[in-house]
Amino acid sequence: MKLNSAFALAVLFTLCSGFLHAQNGVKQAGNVTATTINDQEIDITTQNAFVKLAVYSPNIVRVRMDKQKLADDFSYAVIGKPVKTKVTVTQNNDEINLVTDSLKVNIRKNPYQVTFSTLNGEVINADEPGLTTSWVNESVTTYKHMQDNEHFIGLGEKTGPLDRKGNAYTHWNSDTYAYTTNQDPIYSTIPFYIGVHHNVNYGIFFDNTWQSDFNFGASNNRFSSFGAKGGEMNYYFIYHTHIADIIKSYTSLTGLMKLPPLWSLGYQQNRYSYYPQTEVFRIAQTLREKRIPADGITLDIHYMDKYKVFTWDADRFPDPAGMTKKLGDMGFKVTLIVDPGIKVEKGYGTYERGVKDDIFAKYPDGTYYTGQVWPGWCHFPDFTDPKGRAFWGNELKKYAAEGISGIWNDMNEFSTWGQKVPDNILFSYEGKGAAHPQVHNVYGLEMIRASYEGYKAARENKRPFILTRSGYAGLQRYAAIWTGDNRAENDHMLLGVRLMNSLGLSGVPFAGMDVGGFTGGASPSLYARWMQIGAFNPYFRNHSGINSKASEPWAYGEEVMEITRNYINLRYRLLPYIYSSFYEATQTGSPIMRSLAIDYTHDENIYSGQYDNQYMFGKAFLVFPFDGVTNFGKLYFPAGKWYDLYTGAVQQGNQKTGIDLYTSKLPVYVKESSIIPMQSQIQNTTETPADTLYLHVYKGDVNNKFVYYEDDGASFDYEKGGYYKRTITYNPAKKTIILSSVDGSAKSKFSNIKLMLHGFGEAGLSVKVNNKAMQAVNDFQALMVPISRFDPTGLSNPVEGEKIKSLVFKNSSSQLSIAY
Ligand code: MIG
Repeated sequence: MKLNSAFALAVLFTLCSGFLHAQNGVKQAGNVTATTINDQEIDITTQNAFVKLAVYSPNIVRVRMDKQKLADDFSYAVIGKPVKTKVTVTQNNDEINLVTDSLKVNIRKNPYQVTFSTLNGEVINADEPGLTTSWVNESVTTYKHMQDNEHFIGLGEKTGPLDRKGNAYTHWNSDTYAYTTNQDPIYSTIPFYIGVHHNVNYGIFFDNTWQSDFNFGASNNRFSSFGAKGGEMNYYFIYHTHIADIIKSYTSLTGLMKLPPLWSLGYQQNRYSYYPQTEVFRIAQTLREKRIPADGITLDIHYMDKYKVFTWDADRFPDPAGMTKKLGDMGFKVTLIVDPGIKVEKGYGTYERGVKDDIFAKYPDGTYYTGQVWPGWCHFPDFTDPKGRAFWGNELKKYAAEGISGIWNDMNEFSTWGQKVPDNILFSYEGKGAAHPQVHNVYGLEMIRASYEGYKAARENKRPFILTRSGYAGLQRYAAIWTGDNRAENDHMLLGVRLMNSLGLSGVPFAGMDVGGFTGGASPSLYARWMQIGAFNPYFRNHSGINSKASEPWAYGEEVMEITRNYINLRYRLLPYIYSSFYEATQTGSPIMRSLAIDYTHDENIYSGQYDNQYMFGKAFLVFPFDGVTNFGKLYFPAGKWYDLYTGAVQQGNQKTGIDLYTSKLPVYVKESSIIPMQSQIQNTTETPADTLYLHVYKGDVNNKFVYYEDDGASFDYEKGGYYKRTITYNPAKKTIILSSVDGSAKSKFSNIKLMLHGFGEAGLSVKVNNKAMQAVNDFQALMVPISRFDPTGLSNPVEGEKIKSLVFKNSSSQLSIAY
């Protein structure tokens, strides 16, 4: 009797839960019912799902799942293909085991559950038992077991701290004017993050363009999860022992940035908006007169005739081609803003051609979607249609003919006054057909693709500079990104630093923020600090909003101008180092702003809110971005030895220290063993620097290697060998600095090399260059020149600064070996 009723209850319970199941919309993957192994791929059928596991490399495993048979494979983000890899697969009734040269994947069958581990069996990342992957109606989520003390970093342009543990995020590209420092989402979507725990780290890239959600233990103590409102579960699991290699593998999937034009690494002056033409000249002229180096000037929406893209306001800008020519002669490149919304107006050429080519997004009944933005009622090009991209490229030809160098893609979330766009807008999606919810997050990506490809085609052998506000994973292939409408506030400046560090962790090296702040007005000390930090940003642009205080370097008085100029000067002297760092980014995805998590991954201190704004600029400079009000700052120095940039004083690592802060000086330190190539002062990148390359080497205990790279900075000739590249190695044990022989067919700008030896002692230093004894002389040239009259510390006075040993030798293309 007892047994029977228990049995009956169990049956009832099973029926009920089956019944409830149908009601609550939840579907678990369930037990594995069939498996097929095809070389590097495993197809698995479970009670409720279809699964495909594919090994892309020894370090990358892709997992796809859906409730129905998997659709044809397609991605706007992923351009990498699986590489032939050794994979061993075994299975029995309970599990499937897959082993590559780098990791193991275990799939439990009853129910389906995935665990990734190292070859030694340490768990890297595992499905949360009982939750694994499941659906709630059409939304799909994968739940991962939260490891003890797990940190989560990356996820692209996301506000908040470096360590995302305890927070949840949504990806839905949004126009967020004057966003707050914890607002989410903002402009772009990069659904890639890195997890760190117990001396292991991994990356997960969830390639799904629908609105997606990530939970890193927000109001739950059990799991981290990622999921989306529609589409497949589709993620790439990446494992390497170093985070730099995780980023490299991620960019092997989503692509690398291309070499930027050199001018885009110079200082850019921006304003919403500079007009008329005479005002543009006044700004350019003032930069030159005040000897503030600059390469770019940007025109915002007021250049257009009533905000109609691809037109000019003829009163304000009577002669665009003449203007760009004259600015070009002064060493300025012009970047123009473009918006996707095209005004519905008879007789407006772009509109008429768009209608003729039928390239606008449509409602299901075939009529064009009309939404309101700057020009009034607009149609929106379907950039997911090759025809739409071709149309856009064709329109851009006009700007090419007018001598425009950069295309600034704004409002491409896309934004219709920040209002919700209807779901039932249809797009081509490369002929497959998709509605707005699936397309929204890639609209910006496909717009910048159209801009990049179009502008490349429109100009003979010239690198396009494309800037974007929105995008999706892979945007680095086409554009630099800036972080939108920030506020002129201290915590916003620091947030901008973290946004760029996070973008760097997420495969996007070329990023910038509105230096000085877009909304509101900065205090003089905030402005000075911001410009200093801007000099250590990948893309360095000052911008400010309409009706806000002027924000040019001279707008805050003499003292601030001088401070600002010091740092812009330094930026220009550092260009050989910066350009080489960008070259590396084009090869490995290695970011220019490097979160300390990249090289000091398992140092707990760097995740603390107190230190998580600190970053490396390239591999040599440790930057401490304090705000503009604090007089005293706490610094954390990770392992190693660090040199004060201004005095050469050595600071031991693994230590926290406090320092006094001065508006005139941004705390920057140089990592031991660093190799930093620099040039003489120039005012813009069309100027040829003096013919000596300064090669700074900082004495250290660790080996170091730096790839020095030069080319014409403008064309694609480097693709045909037109570059000058050599590897510089510093070996402290052998006491050598070796410049490898030169690779590539281009000539260097520099016929001499001046070796600047920091920390190598003050007494006589005997140095041999290619076995010839040479005299190293005392040099007082510190990195920071000129002297700031306003520096209360006097520390940037080179005479009181560091003594450096230096020697000059001819730059020959064969190997140069220096022994000391
Ligand atoms: O609705 O073009 O983020 O940088 O100055 C605002 C005017 C449109 C938003 C951009 C901002 C730009 C502004 N734009």
